[in-house]
Amino acid sequence: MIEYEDIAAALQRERGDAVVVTAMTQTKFWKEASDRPELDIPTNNSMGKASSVGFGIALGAPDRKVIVQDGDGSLIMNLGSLITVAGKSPKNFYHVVFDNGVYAITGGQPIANSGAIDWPAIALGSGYKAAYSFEDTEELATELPRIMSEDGPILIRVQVKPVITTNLGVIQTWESNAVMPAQMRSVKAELAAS
Ligand SMILES: Cc1ncc(C[n+]2csc(CCOP(=O)(O)OP(=O)(O)O)c2C)c(N)n1
Repeated sequence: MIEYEDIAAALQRERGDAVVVTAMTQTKFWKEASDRPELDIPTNNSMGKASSVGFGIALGAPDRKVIVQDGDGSLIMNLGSLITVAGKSPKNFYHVVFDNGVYAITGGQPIANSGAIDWPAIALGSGYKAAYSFEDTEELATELPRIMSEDGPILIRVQVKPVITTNLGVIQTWESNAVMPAQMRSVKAELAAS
């Protein structure tokens, strides 16, 4: 099992000027690791939609890499997005699935069939170009540079040690709901300027 901090560090080393879209627990750890917050979009207030948001950006900015940091529970809610992504096959789309086996931020409820879901098989069966699975920090850090130089869409499943805390919040306030649109405007301005 890999720790959130180690995945965030490995992704940060490879992100370059990629747009990074995060879901749930990843948002907290990525916020601490990211050196380009103006290119980050958290989607905590729209569960399941990280892949769809990232897909739209990947189509609109085909020369810019997009890294989606999805949750297993979130992706299960929007599994059809894998097929939609594969239908357009964006070369710049890298889909990291954080497999912690639980719905962590709502208290750690187990995910149906967790431990037996073959994420790479689902991605390849949907039409992704490639798919990988990592359970070891060193292996992830070693392989990631090569994977990120390949054409997408690629799914990278990482087995991550759950961090169960309910204070990471999908707190529905005006303030929290405003974060995602504000970050979308930020990314739009960055892409327009490049
Ligand atoms: C449609 C909908 N159903 C349920 C929720 C409540 N909810 C918010 S986060 C979450 C768990 C997310 O699980 P996962 O994507 O695996 O991320 P983790 O919390 O494990 O980081 C749930 C069930 C929601 N926000 N929207």
